[in-house]
Amino acid sequence: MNQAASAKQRFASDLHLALSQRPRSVAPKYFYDEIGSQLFEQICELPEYYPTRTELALLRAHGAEMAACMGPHAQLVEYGAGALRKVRHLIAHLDEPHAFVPVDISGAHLLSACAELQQAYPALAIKPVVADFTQPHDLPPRPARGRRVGFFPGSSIGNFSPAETQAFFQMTAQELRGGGLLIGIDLIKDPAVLHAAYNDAAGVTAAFNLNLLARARRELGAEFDPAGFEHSAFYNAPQQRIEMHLLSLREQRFRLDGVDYEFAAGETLHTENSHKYSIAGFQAQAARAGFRAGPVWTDARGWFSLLWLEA
Ligand code: AVI
Repeated sequence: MNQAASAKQRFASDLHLALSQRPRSVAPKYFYDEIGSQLFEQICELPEYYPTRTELALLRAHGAEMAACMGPHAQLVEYGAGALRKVRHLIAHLDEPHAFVPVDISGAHLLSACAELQQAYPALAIKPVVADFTQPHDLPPRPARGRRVGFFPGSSIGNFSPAETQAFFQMTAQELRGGGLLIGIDLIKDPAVLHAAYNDAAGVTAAFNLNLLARARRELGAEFDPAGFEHSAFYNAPQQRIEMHLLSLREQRFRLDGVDYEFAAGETLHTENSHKYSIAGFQAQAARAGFRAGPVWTDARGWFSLLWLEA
C-alpha cells in the first residue's frame, strides 16, 4: 500500500474508533491536511490569536541569548518543523552550528522549506529527517564537538495528551542528553483572552475545526449534513485547557463506510485540547523526565514563554 493510502486508512479507522466511543474524541493531527494547514497559517495571523506573534517577538528580542544557551557547534533538532520561520531567529545567532536537523512528517513541505532556508544560510549543513517525531526515529550522528539541542516552538506540546507529553519528555531527554531543549508554552491567563483566540470574529478557527468533517467527506466519502455541526471552543479551567469540539445541532446521522453513527442534539466530537501552563508547573513536569530548568523568556503581558531546559 502506498503512503497516501495507508494514511487514509489510518484516518478512517481512527475516525471509526472515535465515533464508537463515549465521549467521542479524535486526535487533532487530523486537522492538518492541505486545507487545514493553510487554515492554521491563517489562524497564526489573526488579531485574536496572540501565541505566534508573541513567540516570534520573544525570538526576535532574545534569539541571541537562546542561541548562547545552545553553545558553539550545536546540532539543532527542530521537532515538527513546518515553515522554518521561527528557527531562523536562532540560526542567525548560533556559533558555528554543526547542523540543523528539522524533523517533520510532511516530506514535500519540509524539503521545500529547507531549500528556502539553505538560500538564506548557504554554509549551514541542513539534514532534514522525514518522520513522525513522536515515534522512534533516527537522527544524524551527534556532533563531535558541540551539543545536540532541541527546539519545539508554538506550544504544540499543549495539544498532546498527558501521556503523550510525558512520552515526548522521555524521548527528548534521552535524544538530547548532555544538551537541552528550547520549548514554547502558552501560559494560563484571563479566560476571555483565551476564548477570543479560539473563537475569532472572522470564523477561521471554526473553519479549521469543521474542516475535519469536510476532510472525512473528501477523503473517506463520509455522508452527513455539514450544517448540522457547529464549532465549539471553551476554556476548561480545572483542566487548564481550551477544548475544541464539533457540536451536533440536532439529532442526526453520520455515515462512514456504510456504518451509521447517531448524534443526539448537543452531543460533540471532541477534536482538540490546547493546554495552558504555569512556568513552574511545566518545569516540574519536565523535571520528572530529568530536565533541569534554565532561563525563561516571557512577554510583558505574561501570555507566552520560551523555556530553556537542560537535558
Ligand atoms: C498548533 N496548536 C499549538 C494550536 C493551538 O493553539 O493549540 C492549534 C490551534 N487550534 C485552534 N487554534 C489553533
